[in-house]
Amino acid sequence: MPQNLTEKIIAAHLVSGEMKPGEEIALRIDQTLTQDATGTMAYLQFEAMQIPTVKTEISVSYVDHNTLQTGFENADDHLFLQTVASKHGIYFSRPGNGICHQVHLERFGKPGATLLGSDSHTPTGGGIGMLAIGAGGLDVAVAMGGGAFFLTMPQVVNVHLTGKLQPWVSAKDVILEVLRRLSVKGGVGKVLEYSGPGVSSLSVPERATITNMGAELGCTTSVFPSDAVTLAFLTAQGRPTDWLALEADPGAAYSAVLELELATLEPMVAQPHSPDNVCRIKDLPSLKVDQVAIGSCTNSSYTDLMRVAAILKGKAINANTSLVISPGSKQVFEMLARNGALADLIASGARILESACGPCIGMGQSPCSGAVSVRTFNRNFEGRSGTADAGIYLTSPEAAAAAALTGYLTDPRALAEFPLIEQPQLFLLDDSMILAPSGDPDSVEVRRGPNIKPLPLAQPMPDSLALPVLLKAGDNITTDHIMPAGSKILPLRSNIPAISRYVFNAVDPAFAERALNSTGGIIVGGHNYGQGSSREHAALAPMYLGIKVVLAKSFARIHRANLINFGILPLTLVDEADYATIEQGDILEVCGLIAALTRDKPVALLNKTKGQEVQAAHNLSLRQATILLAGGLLNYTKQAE
Ligand code: MIC
Ligand code: SF4
Repeated sequence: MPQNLTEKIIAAHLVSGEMKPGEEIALRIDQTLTQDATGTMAYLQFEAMQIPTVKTEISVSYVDHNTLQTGFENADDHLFLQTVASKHGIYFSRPGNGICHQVHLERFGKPGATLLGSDSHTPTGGGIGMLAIGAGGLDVAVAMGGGAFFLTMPQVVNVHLTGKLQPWVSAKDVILEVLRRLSVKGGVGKVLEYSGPGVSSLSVPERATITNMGAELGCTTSVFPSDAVTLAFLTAQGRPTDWLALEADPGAAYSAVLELELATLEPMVAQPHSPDNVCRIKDLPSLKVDQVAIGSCTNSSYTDLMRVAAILKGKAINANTSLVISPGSKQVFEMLARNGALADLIASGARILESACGPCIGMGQSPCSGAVSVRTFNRNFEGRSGTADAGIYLTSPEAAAAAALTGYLTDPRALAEFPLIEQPQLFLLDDSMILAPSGDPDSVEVRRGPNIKPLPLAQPMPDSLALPVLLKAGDNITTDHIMPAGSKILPLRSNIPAISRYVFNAVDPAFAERALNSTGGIIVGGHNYGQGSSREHAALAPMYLGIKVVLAKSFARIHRANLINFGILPLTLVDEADYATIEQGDILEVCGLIAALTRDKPVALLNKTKGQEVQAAHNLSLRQATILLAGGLLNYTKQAE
């Protein structure tokens, strides 16, 4: 049977299960990555497993999110991460070395390998032909310990690329067009596999921009073949021996095919407040821009920033527009500094930040009240920039540079000649900011500052419960709604009691207090509940506040897995019309939960306030049901010992 590329990589890593879409499968994981905002928890969980050294081929711990050190907390976390990595066989990418996904692509990514990362944009690695999947920190900790990663066998959708991008149209416009067509929940349960004659015209960083933002479609991952372009990139990174040719077999089957003719694409923009709210820039009325931000794991590669520098060279940015740039990695930053492009950026009026996530996660550079901010990032969720009433527009770096010059959202084709930027024959290779683990782990003392608080554990799931609905939310609730980020809250990522006070803060500031004053509760949600980031704090902190059940129309993949890992039962409404009958404050009662979960039966909830019964499905495998009944994955693992 001919296999597609996704099936080939899965088959080569299959530990258990059948490769039938919808079935639970388990995969062997070759590489892991963590970042600091999710990593502290992941390593506390890894320590709790008492395994001395990671069992993966390579595990890397990056510091890129919490780099604004306005108090001791982030620096304490960095020190914990550095020492815990050194002790347990993990490479440590120091703060300043760059954004995890960009650096991983440059220095570690390997075609055909599996990568599990505690960040939803881990699929960036699909640009180099890896099966790269985002997950909660606990799943990554288990993988570091040599455990398999469980997931639902996805459907594989083929995105068939033909033609070649026109000047001023870029990889970002490709993925924005896919988002326009499929929406933020169009990828749930799917892998997007790119193929066709158009593939060879895209460089690895361009492919990575496309797979990166597959996360916004909700898909399990996205993947490109590994070809001569991949070899050229790996050679320029000094790693030609990591290359492997990989593509789908001729005649391989897909669950659906999406045709995309690259030459027909035009510069696109995602308008506030959703990455799928996409149209052509030229179709929007004139829009004055207050801020432009260039960077993030989507668009901060060498070519991206070189093109921006070429556009801005010898010109000054608009007097009413602020421009801020964060290079994706030290490699990119240093190359721009050495070849003079950095001077062109500075001369134009750009404000240069360190190589990190920065404004993408609200770590500084919040725009002014009511601002229009044009960003090359991947998420434009309401409030994520740190300014509640700002509107974020997502574009390519070319369009962002055009906006910085004109002060208005501008189709970059209005600019002069398109600057051609070649990928260098050899990137600047210097791994001195990546620390190898200690050769003498016993001598390493793990440093734990006062911000590192022990992990709370969930209680086992009772057989029956009667709890109030503490919040009723709408469709497409993001993990940024559930557990906000930003410079004030992010430093509390390793302190669950403190961070839990901010759960649903922007949606309903009284939520945390209400939950603490109740002896448990239920959250009701609409479609695609928990989309966006992989942060398990969006499950851990509600668990700490006593949430036992989330009842929704549908869930995003990573968040649903995180809920199970932390002992919160995700239930899906069988009849969506029941959503309208439930209100905040209603008491929902469930009896016979153990039998329903272990025997794959629907769960009946009695709305005691309304006197109505509501049917819900749990769709849990027996393994997941057992994890939930034990009170989460850590309790389950302890019981199994
Ligand atoms: C994000 O882009 O939202 C983040 C911050 O990178 C998250 C991880 C986190 O919340 O720590 C993600 O995408 O998973
Ligand atoms: Fe960092 Fe933004 Fe990428 Fe998340 S999306 S990893 S915050 S750059």
